[in-house]
Amino acid sequence: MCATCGCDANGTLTMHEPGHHHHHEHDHQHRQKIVEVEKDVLHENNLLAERNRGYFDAKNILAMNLVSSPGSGKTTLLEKTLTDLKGTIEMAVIEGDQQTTNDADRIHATGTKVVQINTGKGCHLDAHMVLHAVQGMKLKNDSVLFIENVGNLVCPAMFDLGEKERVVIISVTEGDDKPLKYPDMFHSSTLCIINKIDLLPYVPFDVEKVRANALQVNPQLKIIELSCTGGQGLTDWYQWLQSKVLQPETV
Ligand SMILES: Nc1nc2c(ncn2[C@@H]2O[C@H](COP(=O)(O)OP(=O)(O)O)[C@@H](O)[C@H]2O)c(=O)[nH]1
Ligand SMILES: [Mg+2]
Repeated sequence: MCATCGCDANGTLTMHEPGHHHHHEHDHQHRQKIVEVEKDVLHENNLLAERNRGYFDAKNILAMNLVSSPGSGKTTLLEKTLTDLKGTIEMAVIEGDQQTTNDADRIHATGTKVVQINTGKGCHLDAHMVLHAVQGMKLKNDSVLFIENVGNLVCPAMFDLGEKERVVIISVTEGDDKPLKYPDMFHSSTLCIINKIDLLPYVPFDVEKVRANALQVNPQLKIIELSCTGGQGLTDWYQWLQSKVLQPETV
């Protein structure tokens, strides 16, 4: 069980033994009683997420939760986006990390309003943290709020922050099997960005395979390939973003 979020960890154990032509599958479904604390934590989080969502809706703020493994390029994508779209959309950022203000400093350098949340031992942002951050931010109506979550493909999937869109980023150095290994994150996201495509000539990463794996988990998932540093595909991301900002139902 994750010490911080109490995520339920009923394990299934598959054993591959060397020297045997078959493998034994030990399906250890030790059904741990789901701890009441975990239910309470998620229930309270969901209530606060709805409160955040109501606030965002009332002000027509497009809140986006960016999730990925550490190092996939969340902050780099934000730096590019905030710089390239400056003056066309009003944007602000909440940064989540266990320690340091490194990412907030990078965002601040683009001239964008930013708040850093340090989660300490925490492996994810939750709706309560976002509520507090937002209360001090004086966000503008008709704006975009990017929330960079703690780098982790597991626990942030469970915690609704009140966002409208969840964007999962996977970079080509991470392996094309990640959607199958971490299905909750890909299932709960609306957009998948495949980043660092400039590195494709150097790594064994099959773009078609990752697309198929992601769509197997979530057939509705929109997928955009890009390179934050090389610039390829960034306009696809900007167009997607603009289309969400202009959606009439958010007005
Ligand atoms: N080659 C390459 N490197 C990238 C790209 N995007 C980000 N990076 C690098 O990946 C590293 C991690 O990026 P960062 O944005 O801090 O990732 P985060 O932990 O998800 O916020 C940095 O060294 C970036 O310069 C890309 O498109 N191509
Ligand atoms: Mg970052």
